[in-house]
Amino acid sequence: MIRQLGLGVCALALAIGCAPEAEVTDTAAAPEPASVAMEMPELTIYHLEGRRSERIVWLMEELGLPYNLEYVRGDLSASMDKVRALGHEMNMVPTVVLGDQILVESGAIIETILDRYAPGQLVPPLDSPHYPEYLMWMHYAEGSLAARLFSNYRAWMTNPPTERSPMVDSQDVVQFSENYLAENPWFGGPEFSAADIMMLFPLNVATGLNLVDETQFPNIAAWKEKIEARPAYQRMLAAARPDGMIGNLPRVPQRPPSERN
Ligand SMILES: N[C@@H](CCC(=O)N[C@@H](CS)C(=O)NCC(=O)O)C(=O)O
Repeated sequence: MIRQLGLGVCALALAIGCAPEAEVTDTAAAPEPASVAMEMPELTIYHLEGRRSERIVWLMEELGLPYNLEYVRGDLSASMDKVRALGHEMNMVPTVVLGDQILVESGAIIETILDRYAPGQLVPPLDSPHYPEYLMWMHYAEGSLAARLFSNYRAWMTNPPTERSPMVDSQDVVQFSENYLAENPWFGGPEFSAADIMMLFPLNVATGLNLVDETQFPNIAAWKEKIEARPAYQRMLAAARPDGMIGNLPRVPQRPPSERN
């Protein structure tokens, strides 16, 4: 399936001058981040239904920026073949082709798109107290949350633990997210941001695979309802998950919360 959305983008290129070596001093500042949008080359998102590549589709829908979407509807394996056909060393989704570059890693793709083509959007202002929290959730989503969840999932599916681990586990990483939402409406603070886009997939994994009991996390449940009401999220679903979830992993067996890992 290929989908082309046709909105134009601002065509201002960012020129970063290179100072001659002799003029570089200790006080030389790093280049200012872009404050105007660069011209966006063609973006193609390689996608698997219901997987992390939805983040990039959702981001582009939130921003109203154009993209092509590549996947085979209803066939995860054939969609992965499209990724492999790119010849990139790391076969996973999202993979995007941005101009003449092939990129992986959803958080880095999102930050590249925002910094270059949508500066100031879906990110708290740099000098706001919410900015460090926003960035923390951007990275927490994969670095701690998804990593812990999938590690616990593998353990439960291969060698089920008999007691709860003393190490940070699924319950802990989800509880931290729940506690933040008790004080803040979104993962970037008062406004919806790209951190919410990053956090949805692992929080769906946590409850969808029964790694945690969703009834214990009412703030996360309320946040998911707000997400689902967003028109851009609904447009993402229509484009990227037209038949609902497919190829679900098996859920871990039901067990008392005290045994959860
Ligand atoms: N940290 C990466 C994870 C990417 C990833 O593992 N994607 C999964 C789908 S959600 C994948 O491609 N799985 C295919 C495989 O592992 O063979 C990111 O955020 O982009």
